[in-house]
Amino acid sequence: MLTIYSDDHHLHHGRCELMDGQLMPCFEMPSRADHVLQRVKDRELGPVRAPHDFGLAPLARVHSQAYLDFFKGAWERWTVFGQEGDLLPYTWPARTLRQVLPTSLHGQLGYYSFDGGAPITAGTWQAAYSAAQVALTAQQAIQTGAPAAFALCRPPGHHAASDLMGGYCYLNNAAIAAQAFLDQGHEKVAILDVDYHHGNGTQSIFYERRDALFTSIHGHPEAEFPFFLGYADELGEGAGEGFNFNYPLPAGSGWESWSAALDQACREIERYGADILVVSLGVDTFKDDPISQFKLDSPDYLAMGARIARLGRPTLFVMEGGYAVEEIGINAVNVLEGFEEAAQ
Ligand code: OKP
Ligand code: ZN
Repeated sequence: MLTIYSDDHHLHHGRCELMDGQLMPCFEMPSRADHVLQRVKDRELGPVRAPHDFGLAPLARVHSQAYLDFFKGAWERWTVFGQEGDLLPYTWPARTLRQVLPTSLHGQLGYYSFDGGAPITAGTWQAAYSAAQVALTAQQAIQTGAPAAFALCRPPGHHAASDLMGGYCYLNNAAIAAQAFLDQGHEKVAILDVDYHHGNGTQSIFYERRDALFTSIHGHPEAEFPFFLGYADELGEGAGEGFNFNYPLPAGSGWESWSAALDQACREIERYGADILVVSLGVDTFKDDPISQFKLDSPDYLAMGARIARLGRPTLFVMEGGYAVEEIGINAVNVLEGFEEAAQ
């Protein structure tokens, strides 16, 4: 399988995140992607290529222009304050407050984010921009005939909405690729989000549309980030009603219950009649993940890939989460190898 990868992800390295009342080093760190790349090479999964540059237009099909402009220019505005630390939001327009765009940098950052988990550093825009190009390049490979491809994106994207960053995410790589498929003639794209966390950004982007089916298996939002989306009764709205399926599972869930949910999601994807599949591939469902509560083991990821292959669709894998840094490569590449084995 072809892998698309850019070294630019190293340009994004947030310092700290707030965790259990303490500032902790960011779990979303550059070594994550390095480990995945190393495993791709060790296992000789296939060629590794750098992304092409498709520019901003395909990003603007998913994100608002105002959001892109803000994100692109935020670090430069921050340096005017003589700051060296990461740029982090601290006030959000929650209930009782107005959805107005202030002029202040911090006001605007609150407006364009939903949590304090997405630090902006000097290289964050470039890293996120390149990650989106990685997804688009892998998308193009499938568009031109590859049966599958792996977009080794970092930072991840599935929490990013049209005009919101959060949960380590800035640009929604999977949604940008899915939209590119639609713009290039496909009519039905299915998104399968297997990351431990609900892909609230992706869901919201396609919530009122039926040209994309969103399915997600994740820690129950009653107990898990992002808390405020990802419940089973979110089925889509308007034209999108019946085209959104969430499978929230309790803490401690292992392969038995997880794979039963995967079967259900796969059945919906078949019923939908998707012509393309985009997989938001997070491996933070792993038993030793430091921020997650599922119990999948490394061999389970082979079975996951095999089940996805049985859908028989051209499949774009987009890297999302996974924070057990030593095992992230093994687990992510297991999904890809399980897929290839079963697809033959
Ligand atoms: C991103 B992805 C608090 C822990 C939770 C947000 C988790 C984001 C996960 N510091 N923070 O879906 O893997
Ligand atoms: Zn996650």
